[in-house]
Amino acid sequence: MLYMQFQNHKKYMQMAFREAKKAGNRTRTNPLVGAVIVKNGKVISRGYHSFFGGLHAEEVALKKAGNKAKGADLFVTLEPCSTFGKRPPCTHLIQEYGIKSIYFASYDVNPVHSHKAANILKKKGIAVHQIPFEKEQNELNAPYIKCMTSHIPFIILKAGLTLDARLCDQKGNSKWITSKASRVIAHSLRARVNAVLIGAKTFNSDNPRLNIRLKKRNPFDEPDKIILSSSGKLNPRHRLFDQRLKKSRVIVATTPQGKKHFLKLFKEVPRHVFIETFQSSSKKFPLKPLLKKLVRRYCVSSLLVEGGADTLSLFFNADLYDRIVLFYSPRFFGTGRKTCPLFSRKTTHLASQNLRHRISCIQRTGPDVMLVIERKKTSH
Ligand code: AOF
Ligand code: ZN
Repeated sequence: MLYMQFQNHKKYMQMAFREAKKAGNRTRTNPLVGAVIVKNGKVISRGYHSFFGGLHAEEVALKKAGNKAKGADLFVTLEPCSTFGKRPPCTHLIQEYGIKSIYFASYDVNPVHSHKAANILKKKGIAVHQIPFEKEQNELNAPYIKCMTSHIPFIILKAGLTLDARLCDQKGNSKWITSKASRVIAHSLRARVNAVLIGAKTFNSDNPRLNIRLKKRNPFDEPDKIILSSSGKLNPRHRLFDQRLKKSRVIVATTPQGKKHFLKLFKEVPRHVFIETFQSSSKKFPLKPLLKKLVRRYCVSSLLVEGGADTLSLFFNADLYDRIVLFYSPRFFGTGRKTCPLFSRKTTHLASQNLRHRISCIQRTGPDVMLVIERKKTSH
Protein backbone atom coordinates (compact mmCIF):
# COMPACT_ATOMS: atom_id res chain seq x y z
CA MET A 1 0.00 0.00 0.00
CA LEU A 2 2.72 2.44 1.03
CA TYR A 3 4.77 1.52 -2.04
CA MET A 4 1.77 2.16 -4.30
CA GLN A 5 1.19 5.50 -2.63
CA PHE A 6 4.81 6.49 -3.18
CA GLN A 7 4.58 5.54 -6.87
CA ASN A 8 1.47 7.68 -7.21
CA HIS A 9 3.16 10.61 -5.52
CA LYS A 10 6.07 10.30 -7.92
CA LYS A 11 3.64 10.23 -10.82
CA TYR A 12 1.97 13.46 -9.67
CA MET A 13 5.33 15.14 -9.21
CA GLN A 14 6.36 14.10 -12.72
CA MET A 15 3.14 15.63 -13.94
CA ALA A 16 3.99 18.83 -12.10
CA PHE A 17 7.40 18.89 -13.84
CA ARG A 18 5.68 18.49 -17.20
CA GLU A 19 3.51 21.49 -16.31
CA ALA A 20 6.58 23.55 -15.33
CA LYS A 21 8.24 22.97 -18.72
CA LYS A 22 5.30 24.49 -20.58
CA ALA A 23 6.58 28.02 -19.93
CA GLY A 24 9.64 27.46 -22.16
CA ASN A 25 11.99 30.46 -21.91
CA ARG A 26 9.34 32.87 -20.65
CA THR A 27 10.01 32.95 -16.93
CA ARG A 28 13.41 34.58 -17.52
CA THR A 29 15.14 35.06 -14.13
CA ASN A 30 12.25 33.40 -12.31
CA PRO A 31 12.10 29.61 -11.94
CA LEU A 32 10.05 27.21 -14.04
CA VAL A 33 7.51 25.83 -11.59
CA GLY A 34 4.58 23.43 -11.97
CA ALA A 35 1.81 22.37 -9.58
CA VAL A 36 -0.84 19.64 -9.46
CA ILE A 37 -3.73 19.35 -7.00
CA VAL A 38 -5.04 15.88 -6.17
CA LYS A 39 -8.15 14.87 -4.21
CA ASN A 40 -9.39 11.35 -3.54
CA GLY A 41 -6.88 9.96 -6.04
CA LYS A 42 -8.01 12.34 -8.82
CA VAL A 43 -6.16 15.28 -10.35
CA ILE A 44 -8.49 18.24 -9.89
CA SER A 45 -6.29 21.01 -11.30
CA ARG A 46 -2.86 21.85 -12.68
CA GLY A 47 -0.93 25.04 -13.18
CA TYR A 48 2.42 26.53 -14.03
CA HIS A 49 4.26 29.81 -13.74
CA SER A 50 3.87 31.02 -17.32
CA PHE A 51 5.90 34.25 -17.51
CA PHE A 52 8.12 36.54 -15.45
CA GLY A 53 5.93 38.50 -13.03
CA GLY A 54 2.91 36.26 -13.67
CA LEU A 55 0.92 34.14 -11.21
CA HIS A 56 2.93 31.48 -9.39
CA ALA A 57 2.25 27.84 -10.25
CA GLU A 58 0.54 27.13 -6.93
CA GLU A 59 -1.64 30.21 -7.34
CA VAL A 60 -2.82 29.11 -10.80
CA ALA A 61 -3.65 25.57 -9.65
CA LEU A 62 -5.41 26.77 -6.47
CA LYS A 63 -7.51 29.32 -8.32
CA LYS A 64 -8.55 26.70 -10.87
CA ALA A 65 -9.51 24.26 -8.12
CA GLY A 66 -11.47 26.85 -6.13
CA ASN A 67 -13.55 25.34 -3.32
CA LYS A 68 -12.53 21.83 -4.29
CA ALA A 69 -8.99 22.53 -3.02
CA LYS A 70 -10.24 22.09 0.55
CA GLY A 71 -8.73 18.93 2.02
CA ALA A 72 -6.71 18.21 -1.16
CA ASP A 73 -3.00 17.49 -1.68
CA LEU A 74 -0.76 19.92 -3.54
CA PHE A 75 2.26 18.69 -5.53
CA VAL A 76 4.65 21.46 -6.49
CA THR A 77 8.12 21.29 -8.08
CA LEU A 78 9.58 24.01 -5.85
CA GLU A 79 9.25 24.96 -2.20
CA PRO A 80 6.43 27.57 -2.07
CA CYS A 81 7.37 31.23 -1.57
CA SER A 82 6.63 32.74 1.81
CA THR A 83 6.88 36.54 1.61
CA PHE A 84 5.47 39.26 -0.64
CA GLY A 85 7.37 39.74 -3.91
CA LYS A 86 5.70 40.61 -7.18
CA ARG A 87 3.13 38.08 -6.00
CA PRO A 88 1.60 37.43 -2.57
CA PRO A 89 3.16 34.55 -0.59
CA CYS A 90 1.95 31.13 -1.77
CA THR A 91 2.14 29.80 1.81
CA HIS A 92 -0.78 32.17 2.56
CA LEU A 93 -2.87 30.93 -0.34
CA ILE A 94 -2.18 27.28 0.44
CA GLN A 95 -3.62 27.81 3.90
CA GLU A 96 -6.49 29.97 2.68
CA TYR A 97 -7.67 27.35 0.18
CA GLY A 98 -7.57 24.62 2.87
CA ILE A 99 -4.89 22.35 1.38
CA LYS A 100 -4.33 19.31 3.66
CA SER A 101 -0.79 18.33 2.68
CA ILE A 102 1.84 19.55 0.31
CA TYR A 103 4.60 17.64 -1.51
CA PHE A 104 7.48 19.66 -2.97
CA ALA A 105 10.50 18.51 -5.01
CA SER A 106 13.26 20.88 -3.90
CA TYR A 107 14.16 23.76 -1.71
CA ASP A 108 14.37 27.17 -3.33
CA VAL A 109 17.87 28.66 -3.80
CA ASN A 110 16.40 32.14 -3.35
CA PRO A 111 17.62 33.13 0.15
CA VAL A 112 14.40 35.08 0.73
CA HIS A 113 12.36 31.87 0.65
CA SER A 114 14.86 29.07 1.15
CA HIS A 115 13.83 26.50 3.83
CA LYS A 116 11.05 28.75 5.16
CA ALA A 117 7.77 27.35 3.83
CA ALA A 118 7.81 24.00 5.68
CA ASN A 119 7.85 25.60 9.13
CA ILE A 120 5.20 28.15 8.27
CA LEU A 121 2.87 25.53 6.82
CA LYS A 122 3.43 22.97 9.56
CA LYS A 123 2.50 25.59 12.17
CA LYS A 124 -0.83 25.98 10.37
CA GLY A 125 -1.42 22.24 10.60
CA ILE A 126 -0.55 21.42 6.99
CA ALA A 127 1.56 18.29 6.41
CA VAL A 128 4.72 18.95 4.39
CA HIS A 129 6.76 16.29 2.54
CA GLN A 130 9.69 16.44 0.20
CA ILE A 131 9.86 14.14 -2.83
CA PRO A 132 13.37 14.83 -4.15
CA PHE A 133 13.73 15.17 -7.93
CA GLU A 134 17.21 16.61 -7.88
CA LYS A 135 18.32 15.67 -11.40
CA GLU A 136 15.12 16.94 -13.01
CA GLN A 137 15.21 20.17 -11.02
CA ASN A 138 18.88 20.87 -11.78
CA GLU A 139 18.24 20.33 -15.47
CA LEU A 140 15.00 22.27 -15.62
CA ASN A 141 16.12 25.24 -13.60
CA ALA A 142 19.86 25.39 -14.34
CA PRO A 143 19.55 29.04 -15.48
CA TYR A 144 17.50 30.08 -12.43
CA ILE A 145 19.86 28.32 -10.02
CA LYS A 146 22.94 29.80 -11.71
CA CYS A 147 21.52 33.32 -11.75
CA MET A 148 20.19 33.25 -8.21
CA THR A 149 23.47 31.95 -6.80
CA SER A 150 26.01 33.88 -8.91
CA HIS A 151 24.08 36.78 -10.54
CA ILE A 152 25.51 35.64 -13.87
CA PRO A 153 23.42 33.92 -16.58
CA PHE A 154 23.75 30.26 -17.55
CA ILE A 155 26.11 30.51 -20.54
CA ILE A 156 26.16 28.20 -23.56
CA LEU A 157 28.92 28.51 -26.16
CA LYS A 158 27.85 27.26 -29.58
CA ALA A 159 29.81 26.66 -32.77
CA GLY A 160 29.62 24.85 -36.09
CA LEU A 161 33.04 23.56 -37.11
CA THR A 162 35.00 21.07 -39.22
CA LEU A 163 36.51 17.87 -37.88
CA ASP A 164 39.83 19.70 -37.58
CA ALA A 165 38.07 22.38 -35.49
CA ARG A 166 38.07 25.18 -38.08
CA LEU A 167 35.33 27.81 -38.13
CA CYS A 168 36.23 29.32 -41.52
CA ASP A 169 37.54 28.13 -44.87
CA GLN A 170 40.60 29.53 -46.71
CA LYS A 171 38.61 32.60 -47.76
CA GLY A 172 37.33 33.30 -44.28
CA ASN A 173 33.78 32.07 -44.99
CA SER A 174 32.08 30.80 -41.87
CA LYS A 175 28.50 30.47 -43.10
CA TRP A 176 27.14 27.11 -44.21
CA ILE A 177 29.69 24.83 -42.59
CA THR A 178 27.06 22.69 -40.93
CA SER A 179 23.97 20.99 -42.37
CA LYS A 180 20.35 22.12 -42.32
CA ALA A 181 19.60 19.51 -39.63
CA SER A 182 22.25 21.09 -37.38
CA ARG A 183 20.87 24.55 -38.01
CA VAL A 184 17.38 23.44 -36.98
CA ILE A 185 18.77 22.22 -33.65
CA ALA A 186 20.76 25.45 -33.32
CA HIS A 187 17.49 27.37 -33.69
CA SER A 188 15.90 25.26 -31.00
CA LEU A 189 18.80 26.29 -28.74
CA ARG A 190 17.88 29.94 -29.38
CA ALA A 191 14.33 29.13 -28.35
CA ARG A 192 15.50 27.99 -24.93
CA VAL A 193 17.52 31.05 -23.93
CA ASN A 194 16.74 34.66 -23.10
CA ALA A 195 19.54 36.19 -25.14
CA VAL A 196 21.94 35.44 -28.00
CA LEU A 197 25.32 37.15 -28.17
CA ILE A 198 27.74 37.68 -31.07
CA GLY A 199 30.88 39.71 -31.67
CA ALA A 200 31.17 42.73 -33.99
CA LYS A 201 33.07 40.78 -36.68
CA THR A 202 30.29 38.20 -37.00
CA PHE A 203 27.68 40.97 -37.01
CA ASN A 204 29.42 42.94 -39.76
CA SER A 205 30.33 39.98 -41.97
CA ASP A 206 27.22 37.76 -41.63
CA ASN A 207 24.41 40.32 -41.11
CA PRO A 208 22.59 37.70 -38.98
CA ARG A 209 18.99 37.78 -37.77
CA LEU A 210 19.62 35.57 -34.72
CA ASN A 211 15.94 34.73 -34.49
CA ILE A 212 14.07 31.48 -33.91
CA ARG A 213 13.09 29.96 -37.22
CA LEU A 214 11.09 26.94 -36.13
CA LYS A 215 7.67 25.77 -37.29
CA LYS A 216 6.35 25.22 -33.77
CA ARG A 217 7.12 28.41 -31.85
CA ASN A 218 5.11 28.56 -28.67
CA PRO A 219 5.97 28.85 -25.82
CA PHE A 220 9.12 30.67 -26.86
CA ASP A 221 9.94 34.34 -26.72
CA GLU A 222 12.41 35.73 -29.23
CA PRO A 223 15.72 36.06 -27.37
CA ASP A 224 17.30 39.48 -26.92
CA LYS A 225 20.17 40.04 -29.35
CA ILE A 226 23.46 41.28 -27.94
CA ILE A 227 26.33 42.61 -30.04
CA LEU A 228 29.73 42.94 -28.40
CA SER A 229 31.69 45.79 -29.95
CA SER A 230 34.38 47.78 -28.13
CA SER A 231 34.77 50.14 -31.10
CA GLY A 232 31.06 50.63 -31.83
CA LYS A 233 31.84 50.23 -35.53
CA LEU A 234 28.75 48.34 -36.62
CA ASN A 235 27.00 48.45 -39.97
CA PRO A 236 23.86 50.56 -39.33
CA ARG A 237 22.08 49.08 -42.38
CA HIS A 238 22.23 45.53 -41.04
CA ARG A 239 19.06 43.63 -40.30
CA LEU A 240 19.17 43.70 -36.49
CA PHE A 241 18.86 47.50 -36.61
CA ASP A 242 15.90 47.42 -38.98
CA GLN A 243 12.84 48.88 -37.25
CA ARG A 244 10.52 46.62 -39.25
CA LEU A 245 12.17 43.45 -37.99
CA LYS A 246 12.18 44.51 -34.37
CA LYS A 247 10.68 41.56 -32.57
CA SER A 248 13.07 41.74 -29.67
CA ARG A 249 15.55 44.03 -28.02
CA VAL A 250 18.99 44.56 -29.51
CA ILE A 251 21.64 45.46 -26.95
CA VAL A 252 24.92 46.95 -28.10
CA ALA A 253 27.57 46.33 -25.45
CA THR A 254 30.41 48.75 -25.98
CA THR A 255 32.85 51.21 -24.37
CA PRO A 256 32.22 54.95 -23.81
CA GLN A 257 34.31 55.74 -26.93
CA GLY A 258 32.51 53.01 -28.86
CA LYS A 259 29.17 54.57 -27.93
CA LYS A 260 30.23 57.93 -29.39
CA HIS A 261 31.18 56.22 -32.61
CA PHE A 262 27.98 54.16 -32.71
CA LEU A 263 25.71 57.19 -32.16
CA LYS A 264 27.27 58.96 -35.15
CA LEU A 265 26.08 56.12 -37.40
CA PHE A 266 22.41 56.96 -36.94
CA LYS A 267 20.26 60.07 -37.26
CA GLU A 268 18.15 58.46 -34.61
CA VAL A 269 18.96 55.17 -32.86
CA PRO A 270 16.05 52.72 -33.43
CA ARG A 271 13.82 52.37 -30.38
CA HIS A 272 14.46 48.66 -29.93
CA VAL A 273 18.23 49.24 -29.69
CA PHE A 274 19.78 49.75 -26.24
CA ILE A 275 23.37 50.81 -25.67
CA GLU A 276 25.28 49.65 -22.61
CA THR A 277 28.77 50.97 -21.95
CA PHE A 278 31.55 49.39 -19.91
CA GLN A 279 34.95 50.82 -19.02
CA SER A 280 37.75 48.62 -20.18
CA SER A 281 41.33 48.98 -19.01
CA SER A 282 42.71 46.15 -21.10
CA LYS A 283 42.03 44.93 -24.64
CA LYS A 284 39.64 42.34 -23.30
CA PHE A 285 35.98 43.30 -23.04
CA PRO A 286 34.87 43.33 -19.37
CA LEU A 287 32.45 40.42 -19.53
CA LYS A 288 31.48 40.07 -15.89
CA PRO A 289 29.97 43.56 -15.53
CA LEU A 290 28.09 43.00 -18.79
CA LEU A 291 26.75 39.64 -17.62
CA LYS A 292 25.64 41.05 -14.28
CA LYS A 293 23.86 43.88 -16.05
CA LEU A 294 22.11 41.43 -18.34
CA VAL A 295 20.68 39.65 -15.29
CA ARG A 296 19.77 42.79 -13.37
CA ARG A 297 18.45 45.09 -16.06
CA TYR A 298 17.30 42.73 -18.79
CA CYS A 299 16.26 39.63 -16.78
CA VAL A 300 18.52 37.39 -18.86
CA SER A 301 19.02 34.06 -17.08
CA SER A 302 20.40 32.10 -20.04
CA LEU A 303 22.73 33.27 -22.77
CA LEU A 304 23.79 31.62 -26.02
CA VAL A 305 27.15 32.80 -27.36
CA GLU A 306 27.18 32.18 -31.10
CA GLY A 307 30.63 33.44 -32.04
CA GLY A 308 32.80 34.09 -33.77
CA ALA A 309 36.08 32.65 -32.65
CA ASP A 310 37.29 35.81 -30.87
CA THR A 311 34.11 36.10 -28.85
CA LEU A 312 34.01 32.38 -28.03
CA SER A 313 37.65 32.59 -26.87
CA LEU A 314 36.89 35.58 -24.72
CA PHE A 315 34.26 33.63 -22.78
CA PHE A 316 36.29 30.41 -22.78
CA ASN A 317 39.48 32.01 -21.47
CA ALA A 318 37.57 33.93 -18.80
CA ASP A 319 35.99 30.65 -17.64
CA LEU A 320 32.58 32.16 -18.24
CA TYR A 321 30.57 29.27 -19.61
CA ASP A 322 28.53 26.33 -18.35
CA ARG A 323 27.98 24.31 -21.52
CA ILE A 324 29.50 24.05 -25.00
CA VAL A 325 27.49 22.79 -27.97
CA LEU A 326 29.57 21.83 -31.02
CA PHE A 327 28.26 20.78 -34.43
CA TYR A 328 30.99 18.90 -36.30
CA SER A 329 30.66 18.79 -40.07
CA PRO A 330 32.53 15.95 -41.82
CA ARG A 331 35.01 18.29 -43.55
CA PHE A 332 38.60 19.39 -43.06
CA PHE A 333 39.79 22.91 -43.85
CA GLY A 334 43.41 22.47 -42.79
CA THR A 335 45.56 25.48 -42.02
CA GLY A 336 45.65 28.72 -43.91
CA ARG A 337 45.71 32.43 -43.19
CA LYS A 338 41.94 32.70 -42.69
CA THR A 339 41.00 29.23 -41.46
CA CYS A 340 40.56 30.21 -37.85
CA PRO A 341 40.39 27.61 -35.08
CA LEU A 342 37.48 27.32 -32.64
CA PHE A 343 39.23 29.43 -30.02
CA SER A 344 41.30 31.98 -31.89
CA ARG A 345 42.90 33.73 -28.95
CA LYS A 346 45.76 32.39 -26.92
CA THR A 347 44.40 30.14 -24.21
CA THR A 348 45.77 29.54 -20.77
CA HIS A 349 44.06 26.18 -20.37
CA LEU A 350 46.34 23.26 -19.58
CA ALA A 351 45.72 19.60 -20.35
CA SER A 352 45.02 18.85 -16.69
CA GLN A 353 42.40 21.61 -16.43
CA ASN A 354 40.47 20.30 -19.40
CA LEU A 355 39.34 17.33 -17.33
CA ARG A 356 36.72 19.71 -16.03
CA HIS A 357 34.56 18.88 -19.01
CA ARG A 358 32.05 16.08 -19.41
CA ILE A 359 30.36 15.04 -22.65
CA SER A 360 26.67 14.80 -21.81
CA CYS A 361 25.23 14.14 -25.27
CA ILE A 362 26.37 12.82 -28.64
CA GLN A 363 23.82 13.05 -31.43
CA ARG A 364 23.84 12.76 -35.21
CA THR A 365 22.33 15.84 -36.87
CA GLY A 366 22.02 14.90 -40.53
CA PRO A 367 25.56 14.34 -41.80
CA ASP A 368 27.01 16.15 -38.76
CA VAL A 369 27.59 15.17 -35.15
CA MET A 370 26.50 17.30 -32.22
CA LEU A 371 28.44 17.15 -28.96
CA VAL A 372 27.14 18.73 -25.79
CA ILE A 373 29.85 19.37 -23.24
CA GLU A 374 29.22 20.39 -19.65
CA ARG A 375 31.62 22.12 -17.36
CA LYS A 376 31.92 19.95 -14.30
CA LYS A 377 31.95 22.77 -11.81
CA THR A 378 31.49 26.53 -12.01
CA SER A 379 33.86 28.75 -10.13
CA HIS A 380 32.13 32.11 -10.48
C1 AOF B 1 7.96 32.07 -9.47
N1 AOF B 1 6.96 31.21 -9.82
O1 AOF B 1 5.61 29.54 -9.39
C2 AOF B 1 7.13 30.19 -7.75
C3 AOF B 1 8.20 31.09 -7.39
O2 AOF B 1 8.73 38.18 -7.53
P1 AOF B 1 7.77 37.06 -7.32
O3 AOF B 1 6.72 37.36 -6.31
O4 AOF B 1 7.21 36.52 -8.62
O5 AOF B 1 8.62 35.89 -6.65
C4 AOF B 1 9.66 35.24 -7.33
C5 AOF B 1 10.28 34.21 -6.40
O6 AOF B 1 9.26 33.36 -5.86
C6 AOF B 1 11.24 33.30 -7.11
O7 AOF B 1 12.55 33.81 -7.11
C7 AOF B 1 11.17 32.04 -6.25
O8 AOF B 1 12.05 32.19 -5.17
C8 AOF B 1 9.76 32.04 -5.67
N2 AOF B 1 8.83 31.00 -6.21
N3 AOF B 1 8.54 32.00 -8.29
O9 AOF B 1 8.33 32.94 -10.26
C9 AOF B 1 6.52 30.28 -9.01
N4 AOF B 1 6.70 29.24 -6.90
ZN1 ZN C 1 4.77 31.74 -4.78
